[in-house]
Amino acid sequence: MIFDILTIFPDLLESPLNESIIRRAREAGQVRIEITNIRDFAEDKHSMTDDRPFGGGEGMVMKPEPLTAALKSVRGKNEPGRVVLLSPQGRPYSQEVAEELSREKHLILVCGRYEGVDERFIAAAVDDEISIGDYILTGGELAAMVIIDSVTRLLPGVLGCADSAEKDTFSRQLLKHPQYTRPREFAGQEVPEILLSGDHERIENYRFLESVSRTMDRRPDLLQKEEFSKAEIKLLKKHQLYDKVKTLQKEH
Ligand code: 9D3
Repeated sequence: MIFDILTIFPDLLESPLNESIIRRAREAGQVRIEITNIRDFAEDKHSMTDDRPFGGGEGMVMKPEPLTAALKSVRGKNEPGRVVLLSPQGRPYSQEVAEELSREKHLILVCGRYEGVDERFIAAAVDDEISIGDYILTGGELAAMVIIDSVTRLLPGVLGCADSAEKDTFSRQLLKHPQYTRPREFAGQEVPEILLSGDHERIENYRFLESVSRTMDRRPDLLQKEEFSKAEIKLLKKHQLYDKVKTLQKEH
């Protein structure tokens, strides 16, 4: 997979792309990530990439010509590629969208800044507009990082075998149960006795019930799609959780 990133702040992206799993994937040739500075494609002597909005109003708008020239330069280099604009007006990002993007050969991520991007560039060149959530960032760079991180880990061979089974944490919608490691006592808090018991069935049941309770408390919306087996329903009933789960599933 090839990622091209178009930005006016290339330095902002360097270090997160050179650590940990992304770095390993780059070194193994599983991903190629290239950063292009939009400012290098500004024609005027001040290298202007933004200007005041027609019709007036606050803030600046990214000019279409430098973006178009920057895009042309990465298009010439690699095969066509899907052009994704990161913007607050985009469709919401999710694991499903990450999986969709992971099937592409070449993604071109365009990072907006200022109040936005001239609409004519969007109309002429952008295939897809994505937002990573309902909060205000100062630009698209961190959103591009979120996409690269979440897509790269889905590519074949990037994660070890043990980790790739973990794909299932999102097909099963439940939140993870609490986890503990050594020491057995920390700051006056003990690890739950059951986890030290060696009784694997009781541990499984305990973890399942913890997962369901947490999901009910924190993310009742996730319970909507969840389906429980006969044995799980029996267990939920035994712990007086089943009626509550059913009610939450109807509410969301
Ligand atoms: C309405 C006035 N502006 C807020 C001060 C709107 C606005 C313009 C530009 C808000 C954010 C931005 C910059 N953000 C992005 O480029 C961005 C973003 C985001 O802010 N939230 C979630 N996902 C994304 S993807 C790109």
